[in-house]
Amino acid sequence: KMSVNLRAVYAFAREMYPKNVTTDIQYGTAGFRTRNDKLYYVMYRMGLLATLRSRAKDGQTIGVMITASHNPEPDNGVKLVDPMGEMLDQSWEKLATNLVNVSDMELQDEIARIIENEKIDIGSASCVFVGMDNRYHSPGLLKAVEDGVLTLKGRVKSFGIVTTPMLHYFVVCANTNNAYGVATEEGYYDKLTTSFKRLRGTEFERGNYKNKLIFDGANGVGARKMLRFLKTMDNSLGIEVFNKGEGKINHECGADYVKVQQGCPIGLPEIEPNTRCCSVDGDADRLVYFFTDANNQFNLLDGDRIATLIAGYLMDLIEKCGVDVTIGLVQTAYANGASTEYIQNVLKVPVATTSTGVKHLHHKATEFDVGIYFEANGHGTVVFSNKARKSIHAASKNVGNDLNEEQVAAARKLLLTIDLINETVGDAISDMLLVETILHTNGWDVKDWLAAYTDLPNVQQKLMVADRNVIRVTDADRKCVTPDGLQKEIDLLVAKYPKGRSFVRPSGTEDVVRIYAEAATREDTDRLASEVSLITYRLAGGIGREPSV
Ligand code: G16
Repeated sequence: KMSVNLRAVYAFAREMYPKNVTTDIQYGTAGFRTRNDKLYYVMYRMGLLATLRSRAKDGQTIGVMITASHNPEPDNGVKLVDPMGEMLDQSWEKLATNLVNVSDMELQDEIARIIENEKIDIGSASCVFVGMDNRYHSPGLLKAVEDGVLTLKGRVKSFGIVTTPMLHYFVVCANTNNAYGVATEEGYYDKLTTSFKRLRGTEFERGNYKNKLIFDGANGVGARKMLRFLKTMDNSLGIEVFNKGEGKINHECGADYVKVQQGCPIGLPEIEPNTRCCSVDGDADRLVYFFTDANNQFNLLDGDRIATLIAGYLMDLIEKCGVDVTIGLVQTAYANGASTEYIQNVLKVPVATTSTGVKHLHHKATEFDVGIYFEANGHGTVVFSNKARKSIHAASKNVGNDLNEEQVAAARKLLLTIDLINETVGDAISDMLLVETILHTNGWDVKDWLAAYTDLPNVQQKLMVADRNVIRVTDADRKCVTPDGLQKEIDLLVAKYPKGRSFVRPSGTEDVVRIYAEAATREDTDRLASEVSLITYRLAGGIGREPSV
């Protein structure tokens, strides 16, 4: 057994990674996220924590991803990945927040406390996988995580520049003895391209579906990986990659920009009307589609659209093969009201709403045999229960010999689809391959896809306040509890507009308050958003210029 001397914890902190900020930070929607220069001590401490987490989980591999995802270039952050690819358990989020906010002097005692409370055998084996996005400050921050692991004599393996979902995938592979796939980049490409090519067959175009896709890589790691991917695709998908890294990450491009601005990213060439385009975000865990039509009108196909497209496809296959499984769809308050109505009334699938953050949606989705979850911003995937997996597998083998050919074929197609999906977390590349598969199967172009339902006009705004924590929310982000009176005012404003809906909540990734509004017309929507913005500014300590109505 190893002997681990906790004195090194303080020595390393003092010499290499001193805590250089006095304000507390919190484990937010997706880990710690702030300006890169305020993160070195955080990363060192997360290296310590990930090693403890691994030992608390009998030596299973834990993931640490260094990325600020959709945030601007100067920001960075860290996301921790639990053994089965989930986001770090919420009880440990609290430990993480405490650990990050103690002084250097208190650090050793805090570590000792976690070891005692969590009954960790500090001399036992451990393993931490680390990956990073392509921001220029990521390598330095990665080194800090590695040093944290080494301080506690843990084992660390760095994968270098990878997408967030790739790291989740590697962690799950390692913890399932490679049953989920092989824990290498090649293993990842191989798993996805094999199932994609088999689903696509030899006929690359079908009906209205054309084999051409414009890919906006947000100047992030998704662009690089997509270029690598293409080499394994044998032209089965005609992709042209833009925003490959020549500009700033997420700057006027990428999934968040396209979704929030409801407009095209920069850096795309002149393209024919109705050409399919997609954008991923800085760490390639979000995906949205869009196109410009013949009237030069921009059209967005966001996470809600992707979710409904997938739901229709899976329901069809499940019905065809006749397995008895439950299907459910999980959204957040940001889901367009029209999508929720469509899912409930047309698809007739139950919808659950959770707070923002894939960690909440993922958890809820596991309550169904087939749980589809997507945030409107394009972050999501599908999870299958063991029961679903087993019955689909049995149907594909025609156990009992009571199924007809069509049923068996549908089950086989479902199995390939499961292989194409990265169930560990939302994965822009895997989601894109799935969307392409479905459009190809249906023989659809973007206009066919858009025709399913009509989005209500909607808008998202950001508001600066002195302290965003003065706003506390409940009911899956849909109601504010504080500051006093704010919710009552919002209710009064919303009631003025047909199909009006609006809510405010503090962001867990940026130092802003987010305001969402939708209504029957564009004019009403914008008006509602400005009015809610103004009242929030007044009651929640807005800073800067008062929003105009
Ligand atoms: C992260 C989370 C998402 C969330 C988004 C925005 O995405 O993983 O679930 O929707 O932040 O969160 P908030 O509104 O609290 O700022 P990403 O892609 O930035 O990691």
